[in-house]
Amino acid sequence: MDEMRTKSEDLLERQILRAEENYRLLKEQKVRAISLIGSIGSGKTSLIEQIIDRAAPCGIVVATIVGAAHGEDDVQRFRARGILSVGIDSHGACHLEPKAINDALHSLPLAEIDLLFIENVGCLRGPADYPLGGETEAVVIAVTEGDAVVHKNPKIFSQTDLVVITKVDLAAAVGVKTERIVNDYSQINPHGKIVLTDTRRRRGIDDLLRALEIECANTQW
Ligand SMILES: Nc1nc2c(ncn2[C@@H]2O[C@H](COP(=O)(O)OP(=O)(O)OP(=O)(O)O)[C@@H](O)[C@H]2O)c(=O)[nH]1
Ligand SMILES: [Mg+2]
Repeated sequence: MDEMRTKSEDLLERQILRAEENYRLLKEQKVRAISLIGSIGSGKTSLIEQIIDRAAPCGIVVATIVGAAHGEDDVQRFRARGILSVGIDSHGACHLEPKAINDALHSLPLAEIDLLFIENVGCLRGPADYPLGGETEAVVIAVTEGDAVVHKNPKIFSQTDLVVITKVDLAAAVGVKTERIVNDYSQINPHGKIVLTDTRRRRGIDDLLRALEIECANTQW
């Protein structure tokens, strides 16, 4: 048992060291990295797309690193917007590892990039134990996941900087009260930020840009 615990502690320590290496590299190159985690289909790519649509006209150079269990669908979505995007095959794993992020960082022209989004593999719990080295982490939850999702996963929500509730246009249809999610989060993480979005109607995107402190000269989101 002790040996097993030591092995998992070693593994965690290695992941943290690699994440710190990524953090240092990003800082040196003055790249602001924001990572998004959330269940399959929670709306991660849609949010990043809409941030790109607001940030790119401002001259902010955005790139993405995208994890997927299969295929390059999201990479193609970003490239269709003229964005540099690197895909990482998670080989079936439910999280990305910091070493894979490091490889991806070395394949990007970091000196030219201002803002980097790291979209994790669709999975809520898996990525929580694997820091990647970004400056900010957002957890994305769709109202279709139910209104107890924060309450059922306190560890994840106590350690995140920002929660984005997506698909609020569907809240009534699925009988979910967003107030419950907001209240649960403010109890678990009183200093965390929370933003409600509806990408179908492009609602909440400016709130998200402000929460992420993405700034554009001469434009007030
Ligand atoms: N009604 C509604 N649908 C949304 C919203 N945001 C995303 N969707 C839809 O939800 C589906 C999944 O959205 P994605 O942005 O691809 O989700 P994702 O989290 O990136 O998915 P994976 O990368 O596969 O985990 C798509 O059909 C979107 O059009 C929203 O605010 N409202
Ligand atoms: Mg996606």
